[in-house]
Amino acid sequence: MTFDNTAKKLQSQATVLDIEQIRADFPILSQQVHGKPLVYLDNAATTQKPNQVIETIDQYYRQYNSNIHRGVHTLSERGTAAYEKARLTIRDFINASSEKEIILLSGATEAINLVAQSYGRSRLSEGDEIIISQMEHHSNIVPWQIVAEQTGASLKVIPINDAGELIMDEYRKLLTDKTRLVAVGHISNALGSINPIKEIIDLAHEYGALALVDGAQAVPHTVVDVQALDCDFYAFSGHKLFGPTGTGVLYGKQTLLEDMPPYQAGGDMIKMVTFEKTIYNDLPYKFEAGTPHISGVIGLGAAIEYVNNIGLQAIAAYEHELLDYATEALTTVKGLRIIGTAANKVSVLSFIMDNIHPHDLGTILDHAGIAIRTGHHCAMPVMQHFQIPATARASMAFYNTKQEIDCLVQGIEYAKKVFA
Ligand code: C6P
Repeated sequence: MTFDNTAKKLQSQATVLDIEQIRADFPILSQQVHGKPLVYLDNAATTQKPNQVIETIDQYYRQYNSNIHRGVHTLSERGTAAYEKARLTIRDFINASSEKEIILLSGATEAINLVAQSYGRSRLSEGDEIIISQMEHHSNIVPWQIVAEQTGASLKVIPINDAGELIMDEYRKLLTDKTRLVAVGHISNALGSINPIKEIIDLAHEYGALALVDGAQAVPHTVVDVQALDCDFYAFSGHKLFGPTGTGVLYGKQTLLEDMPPYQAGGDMIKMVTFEKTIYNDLPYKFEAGTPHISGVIGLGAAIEYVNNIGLQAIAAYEHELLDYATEALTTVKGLRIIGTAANKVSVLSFIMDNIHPHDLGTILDHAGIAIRTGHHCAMPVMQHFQIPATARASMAFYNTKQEIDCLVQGIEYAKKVFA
């Protein structure tokens, strides 16, 4: 499907979701935990998988398990066709102009490391500057620290304000003619803040720098169009998008990827090998060494088709309703402070409680069947800004309901009594 068609489809689907029917697609949601109906509010960590994804993977292993791009036999041809079809689905999902720009990897983490080690290591040198932000996930901090150490480049950090928003004026001040790369998250996992990503990319380009977007938390919640954004790289994980763990995508502009050296070496990424010389394969295979996560990628294709069928605009509208409801409900809880109050947010709510450590709260909620995440969320600099060790985080997907948010509030009130 072309992007134009996809966009039209999304517009026509911006209607009310049938949550009961949607929940029926997710078998895991109907179970009990500690004798209570499961309330799954840890979607920023990983999302649950619909039957359509589970059955697609089951079918692969039952009917055509094989290695791809190698065999001439029927199973291998079926596997290759399904794998490459998934790549096209991913291409259309983010509106890349070519499937050559879609590198299939193990997750957002690997995608960012690929750019740091392939592009960064070969192109950066002493005096060059990389800009990241204070709200990054560690996956978009540590790869740049490593490459800075390897090349002599230095790292600059865009600060955040107390609402959990990037201070754009500070970003403008950090940009110089030495800036080579800006690597910023589209949406914060710890705060839910939606960053002005288009503006960030455009400003980077004004200074001749490349822009990498960590979209791990964005693709499940919002339409992403890499051509409209004009980003140079866009990274995301399949498991946060209702697909299998161990899958992820790096989008990169074809001209950049063509010029970059391979990141890993092995089977499939070569055209010809002799002991004197190796000729690398064409894109995207140059960056896909070894047997990939075949069933996972095929499952990710099914997950994206599932999301497309519901429609990301309808998902975003419903999740926004949930966010408003949950924000209001949590605001009524005495002794609770929401961490991350950006004007533009997705359905992620981080909070702390007077006199209750987030881990204790998480344990009590678990006993009520409620799954949230507690800790630093792999975003320690965010915690350092707010001078807290950790938060409790409830993150919602389109299968969550207002009743589940009511359960969360009841669970928190119960925890307060326990710690009174
Ligand atoms: N955040 C969370 O609970 P991987 O592990 O490669 O699939 O994704 C890493 C990653 C990168 N960027 C952002 C913004 C993320 O949120 C994550 C994963 C999970 O918030 C696990 S720490």
